[in-house]
Amino acid sequence: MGQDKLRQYGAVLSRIEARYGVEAHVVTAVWGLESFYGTRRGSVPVISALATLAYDGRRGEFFESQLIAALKIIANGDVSARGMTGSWAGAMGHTQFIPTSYLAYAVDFTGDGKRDIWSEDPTDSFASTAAYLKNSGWQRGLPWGGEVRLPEGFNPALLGRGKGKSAGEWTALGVTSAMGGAVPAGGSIIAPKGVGGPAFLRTQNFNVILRYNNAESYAIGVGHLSDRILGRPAVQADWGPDQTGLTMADRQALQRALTDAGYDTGGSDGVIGTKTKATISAYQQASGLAVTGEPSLDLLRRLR
Ligand SMILES: [Ca+2]
Repeated sequence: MGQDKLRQYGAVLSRIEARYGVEAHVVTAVWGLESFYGTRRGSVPVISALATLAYDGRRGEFFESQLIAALKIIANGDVSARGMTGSWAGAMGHTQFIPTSYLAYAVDFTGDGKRDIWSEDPTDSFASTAAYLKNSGWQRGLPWGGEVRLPEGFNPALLGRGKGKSAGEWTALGVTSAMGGAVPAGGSIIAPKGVGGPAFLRTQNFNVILRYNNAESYAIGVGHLSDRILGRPAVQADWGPDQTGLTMADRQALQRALTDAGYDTGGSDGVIGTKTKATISAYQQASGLAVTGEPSLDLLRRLR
């Protein structure tokens, strides 16, 4: 899907890359994660949502500043109050800008005088995201990082944010790229599931992605998706079981078993989405089980 989108919008993304120095596949990956390529942009009236959150939310001050920024956007004439839609928390458009980020970084790339991140055309959203990343210090040509393989007996004290080393130093310690070959760049190494699970080198550009959304899992997601969009392979190491106790292989087996039992999960990608959950519910209903719609080891055993 991401590869198709990169092809479809390649021309405009190349022009944006030339102006802002942020690679086309990276902007495409942000688009994919933020709104599933524009298909989930949110249809909540933003002024109303932010006013409610500013009034009674736990983060009233934050949402009050977002509300004021949103009103400024309307006053600037970029969008009408009616046209200003987004998520329940006020994230707007193809790449889910909050109002203060919009005021700071949004740009008009189409040249119609409006910084329009709300239209079907994602061009201004792409350019705004590139402008945001550029202003946060994105370095063109530097990878975000990448999956690495740690040698046997690797000292876990060397892992973690801030414990950066050059590519040469990591290589001397026996660290290699998970795809084979040398470590791609300098940076620190994180292992979200501990030694034995997937490990990732994170460069300065990884920190820039965190400025967009401050969650390591998000930055790994954007980085990895951007690699996949270029046709690079999936994460090599096993993530281990998720919070339901199921590994990727278990989740895929569950989807195949449901499909075999006549419940179409729409493939077996190991991602338990709304379609898989609906088929689990249908299976549970038909089998006289408690209907939870949630995957579990018990359910997998039963289907096997
Ligand atoms: Ca425009």
